Amino acid sequence: MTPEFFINLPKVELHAHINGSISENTMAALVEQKGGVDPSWRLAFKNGESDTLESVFKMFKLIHKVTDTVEAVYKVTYDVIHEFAAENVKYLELRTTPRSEPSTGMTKLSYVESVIRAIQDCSKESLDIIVRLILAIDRRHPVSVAMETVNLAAEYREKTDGLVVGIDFSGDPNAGDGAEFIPVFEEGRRQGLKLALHLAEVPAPEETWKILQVTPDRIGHGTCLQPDTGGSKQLEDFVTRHRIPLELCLTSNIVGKTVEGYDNHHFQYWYDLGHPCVICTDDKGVFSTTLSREYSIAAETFSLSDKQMWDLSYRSIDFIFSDEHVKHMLRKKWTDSKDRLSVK
Ligand code: 6MZ
Repeated sequence: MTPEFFINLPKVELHAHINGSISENTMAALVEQKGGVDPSWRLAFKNGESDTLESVFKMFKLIHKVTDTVEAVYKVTYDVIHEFAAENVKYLELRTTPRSEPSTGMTKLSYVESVIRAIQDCSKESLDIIVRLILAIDRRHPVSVAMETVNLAAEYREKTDGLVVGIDFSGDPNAGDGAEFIPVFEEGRRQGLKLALHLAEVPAPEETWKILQVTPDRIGHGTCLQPDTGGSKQLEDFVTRHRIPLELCLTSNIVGKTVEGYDNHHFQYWYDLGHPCVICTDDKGVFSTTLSREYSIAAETFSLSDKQMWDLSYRSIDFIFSDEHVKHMLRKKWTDSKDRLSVK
């Protein structure tokens, strides 16, 4: 399989944080508009570099200083959608944490509206991509803020006729006790929002067990669910029994050193079980990757055939937060692609 095969393969991206997905070009343009930034700021990990999760989270703080206006947030969202569309991502769920910046007048409301406007503007163009939005809860912020995010998501789902589909739970996995947010997840569910929660990105078996009881609709990372990665049989059994799909981000885990190397990635374990797995980028800008590249790395590392890669991509459609009508449309696109890709 050539790099072109992975670019031409239709794909679904379900785990992409907007501010982590900023390309080099977009970042350069934003930095120029700002009249430059401190040259010591590191705004992406180049190919092959690895560091720690701590450095990854420091990087987000700097990126947020660059995307501190509604115009920047609009541009980032608009460009990220175009970049995913250019590599044949046909369905994209973006996620982002509503943020205010008093110095520029940006409020959480104007932030969310800017993101939504960019998505709506893209949908008026002839791009072959469907985009939905997930609002993110940062676990470093208080529970009351998380509750506001749920209400904001529910409000904007109504206002946008279903463009906002769910709630994400993210932020530095080493910070705080995630179990405190359980009432927030329950409220989100009560309001009809889907739950895509970062779980077990680092070993935290007790917290993970408690949060699992809300039965998230999807799990982000799930790196430390199995006993040999710092989880437990109980966690693994729960996830398996409920067939909770895993959003797996290979390069992200390698750069953040929560996984030692590609061939140790938990993708292999869950894939071999026949468990629902979706390959995602997490932060394509920060980790200098693309979804096509992540697919290519998975194929090479785990010796998967073109048919297996096509199937993996096709099965991802089952786990999107959209209705059967959208799923049906996407499945047709995938089936039509088979001949073009010479997949038997
Ligand atoms: C946990 C992550 C993450 O929301 O400003 N984020 N949270 N684990 C990860 N693995 C590396 N990658 C990104 O995008 C940036 C924010 O997404 C979350 C963090 O809260 C980060 O500040 P937005 O668009």
